[in-house]
Amino acid sequence: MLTDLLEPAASGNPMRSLAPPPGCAQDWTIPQHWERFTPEDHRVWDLLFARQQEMLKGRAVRAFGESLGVLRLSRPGIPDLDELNERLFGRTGWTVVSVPGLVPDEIFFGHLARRRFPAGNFIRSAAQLDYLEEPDVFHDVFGHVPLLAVPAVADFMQRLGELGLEALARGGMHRLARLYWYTVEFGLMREEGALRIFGAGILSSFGESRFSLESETPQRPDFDLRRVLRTTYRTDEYQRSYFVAESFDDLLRSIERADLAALYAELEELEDLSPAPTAG
Ligand code: HBI
Ligand code: FE
Repeated sequence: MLTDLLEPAASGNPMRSLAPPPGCAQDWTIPQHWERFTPEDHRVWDLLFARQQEMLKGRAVRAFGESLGVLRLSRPGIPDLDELNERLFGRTGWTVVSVPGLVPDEIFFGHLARRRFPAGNFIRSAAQLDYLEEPDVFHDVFGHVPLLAVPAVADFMQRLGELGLEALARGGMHRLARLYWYTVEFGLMREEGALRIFGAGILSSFGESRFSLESETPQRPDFDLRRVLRTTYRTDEYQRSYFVAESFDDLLRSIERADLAALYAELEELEDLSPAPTAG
């Protein structure tokens, strides 16, 4: 039962109780306390925002720019989630919740399954504009949140949450993580005959926004669920493969039609694929 996984402590299974850090609720959320962000924090947000606005012209999927407007994310400073959530919830029933940093998989996918996106409640320093240990509020709110205003993305993300909880219960988490990685974080899309970015890991990255579309090194295979589930990935360098989806509807259909548990079992017999078979 999904609910058991959502409230592990409630299920009484000591192995599953994921005690949150002090100050966090049972689901690892914390109040945003927007008023505690400093002028320097807001300046870093504005710097990152302006840089990506420029970089993403002609590079991001059209829906991304449209959603920035709809959610009024172009206003200066780190967004106040109470205001942002009023607009986002009205569009697709999603809300953004603040968390101190990375949270356990069960908690993370439990939030997604309930249309809640966990956003890091801190921002990187001006001295570290291009290096992130954990997802901060810019990666999460600028990278992930705008596309949650698109119905097909909203449905896709909630389904990934449910599939994540199922994978945790029955096995296959490492495969589901690849699906999440090669779409939600590093996905590309063919739009009006050109390649465009929709993955948050690229949208929020200055260097990778250019690299993912223009470099000769990476492969850009068409999105294929089996190949994605077999392809490994590195988290500490630019990707060696970027999968290209036809549309968000197509992505949603691909997971709605699949029996992932059967797929996981079938792929156990096959080797993993490297994202860069040609390179050494
Ligand atoms: N926690 N806060 C946070 N943000 C994430 O993106 C995140 C996480 N925990 C787990 C997790 N991501 C991964 O399991 C997925 O990216 C696959
Ligand atoms: Fe992310």
